[in-house]
Amino acid sequence: MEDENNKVTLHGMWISTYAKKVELALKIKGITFDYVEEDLSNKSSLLLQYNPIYKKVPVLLHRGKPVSESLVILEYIDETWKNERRFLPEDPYERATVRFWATYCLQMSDTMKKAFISDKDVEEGAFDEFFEKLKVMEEGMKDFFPGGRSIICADNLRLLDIIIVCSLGTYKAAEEVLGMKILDPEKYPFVYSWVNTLLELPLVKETLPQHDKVVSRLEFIKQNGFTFQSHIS
Ligand SMILES: N[C@@H](CCC(=O)N[C@@H](CS)C(=O)NCC(=O)O)C(=O)O
Repeated sequence: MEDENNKVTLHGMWISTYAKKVELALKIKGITFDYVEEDLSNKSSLLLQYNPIYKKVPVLLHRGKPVSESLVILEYIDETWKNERRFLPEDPYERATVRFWATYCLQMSDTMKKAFISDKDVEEGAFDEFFEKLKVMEEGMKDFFPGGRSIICADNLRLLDIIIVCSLGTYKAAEEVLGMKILDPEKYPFVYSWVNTLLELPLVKETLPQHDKVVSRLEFIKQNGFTFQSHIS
């Protein structure tokens, strides 16, 4: 149990892929935390106080101090709770490489979000930029994990595992709503099998939102457009 001085609180939103990354990271490290669900159409005064620059979730509060931006929070967690489950390697060059790909993956995720809420229909290529980035990710990850990524259990999940599975873990719901393939196993076999292996892990299953719930929210977002854009990621 964390004592009061060490108290950890996560401000998130159930369908936010960014907040989910932080939630999964806390669970992997075995950190006890309180969770505050934010209504992004009516942000709490605490969220605005803790993240006055971006006014977004996730925000992690630790010992009364707020940390925002998902990647910054993930690194903060890794550096603060240095237990055997480290998310980043020790070697500076390897760390830099992981950070590079983590940033790339977050950009890819943003591109998918923009394509999803785009007014253009799919034929007009709203997803082209996302698919290009996914292809780069596919090739990059094949080189990064030359022998493949062997995931035995949630204990050995690292930064890129957390980021990829939370970014793409609800891809089946997006495919259902859009009526098109997002994560095509023929085009992106490495990422497809990586994400699906991670999705089998009980800790990942219990962290990611339920398929039907995501489908109905994505349908709602698709119909209601930009006004509700903050509800997608
Ligand atoms: N770069 C931020 C992105 C976070 C983000 O986009 N959060 C969305 C929810 S998924 C949000 O809070 N949106 C509120 C808004 O745009 O007003 C991160 O990595 O944490």
